Amino acid sequence: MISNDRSPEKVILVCVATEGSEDPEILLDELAELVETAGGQEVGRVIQNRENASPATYVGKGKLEEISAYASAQGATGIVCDDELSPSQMRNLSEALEPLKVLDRTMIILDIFADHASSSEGKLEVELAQLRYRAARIRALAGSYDRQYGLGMRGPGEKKLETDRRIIRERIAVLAGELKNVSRTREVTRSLRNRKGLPLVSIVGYTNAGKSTLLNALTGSEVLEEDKLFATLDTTIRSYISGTGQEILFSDTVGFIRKLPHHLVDAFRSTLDEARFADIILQVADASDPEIRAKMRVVRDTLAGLGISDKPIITVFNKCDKLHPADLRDPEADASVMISAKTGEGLRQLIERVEKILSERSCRFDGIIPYTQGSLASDIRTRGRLLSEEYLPEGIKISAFVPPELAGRLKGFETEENI
Ligand SMILES: Nc1nc2c(ncn2[C@@H]2O[C@H](COP(=O)(O)OP(=O)(O)OP(=O)(O)O)[C@@H](O)[C@H]2O)c(=O)[nH]1
Ligand SMILES: [Mg+2]
Repeated sequence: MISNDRSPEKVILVCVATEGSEDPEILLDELAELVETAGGQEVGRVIQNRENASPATYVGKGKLEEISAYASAQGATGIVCDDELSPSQMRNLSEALEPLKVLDRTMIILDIFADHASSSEGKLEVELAQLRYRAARIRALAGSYDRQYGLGMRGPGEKKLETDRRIIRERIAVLAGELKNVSRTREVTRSLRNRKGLPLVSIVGYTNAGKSTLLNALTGSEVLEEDKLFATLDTTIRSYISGTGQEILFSDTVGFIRKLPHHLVDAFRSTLDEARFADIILQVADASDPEIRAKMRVVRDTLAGLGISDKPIITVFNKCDKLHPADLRDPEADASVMISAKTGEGLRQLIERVEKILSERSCRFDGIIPYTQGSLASDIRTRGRLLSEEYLPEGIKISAFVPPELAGRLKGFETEENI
């Protein structure tokens, strides 16, 4: 952890630009923002155009001397590479650039998560991701362990980092077990909520798009909203009562980013999973951001990677108080709305959209699903809204609201009075 009496660590940002990759300056602007959020400071950047990153040293061998000289001229104590380094890249770079500290994008993101995690589940998730990342890089990181502070070295709650491979493995097993228990508690909460039959709308989007601000504006809650990356790491669910008296649940969760470390995605799966139980996804995008299209793509790809692609999506173009973009549309979404979570503009239209989609999805089903059709019952639980279920000798008696497509597949299982 960087304490206040230490000036921010100065680092050189390094990026290998390959044919067809995004503009490296834009990628490094984002990396600079991440570094700053983590408590460091960019003092220069090196971009190398190459066909591919070198498997041995990330940048080409010839570039290493230039980086060394540039770093000492700029007074930098380390470098941060824009991609996740393999264990051998990290080891080779550390040796070649000694005494510079070698960091990568993943370590910086893990640092920020470690700093911002507040719930016990969030802390477990971050520590698990960190240990898994480090377990493979013990030797490469050995030098940095001499300095138990600073960028890339932050543990949740300022824990001292473990360096012994055996202890790390044991700790990973313990944490994974603890997380399973926490996830089980969440399953219970989830099924209770389903039983109440309330619709759930999940707010997702790139970090800093305004998700928490939107949740707060809609439900009058007070989730931390801040102009910083990954302000929110936990899932918050709040209830909203519409003008027609319908209660709708909205959830706000961790934001996405390009190249989200896969260890984090794995560790945060239960947090991110919340969206899998949603009736509608609200994809919030910052309309004033020139990078909006690329960021929306990242969010869609991340959702698809999590197996969430069959939900109705409303694209919410936020921050329209900052500028009024003439024609923002999202052809891939079921609907799109322009809003300002800050001024409240467009919120009414957004709610109308949500209610319309919810009513379209609401086919009532009352029936008995035979035990041989277990997958239908689980489809009802995940894709519909369970009102009640009861285990009878002949099958599971279920009442639920389901989307029309599922209602079609449930034909023949309805109880008499329902036909
Ligand atoms: N001008 C303007 N600023 C907004 C609007 N909505 C959010 N913001 C600002 O954008 C910044 C990020 O907002 P958050 O709600 O924290 O964003 P988030 O998507 O929850 O971000 P993370 O939790 O970090 O992923 C804050 O400084 C908000 O005040 C808006 O409609 N207009
Ligand atoms: Mg937030």
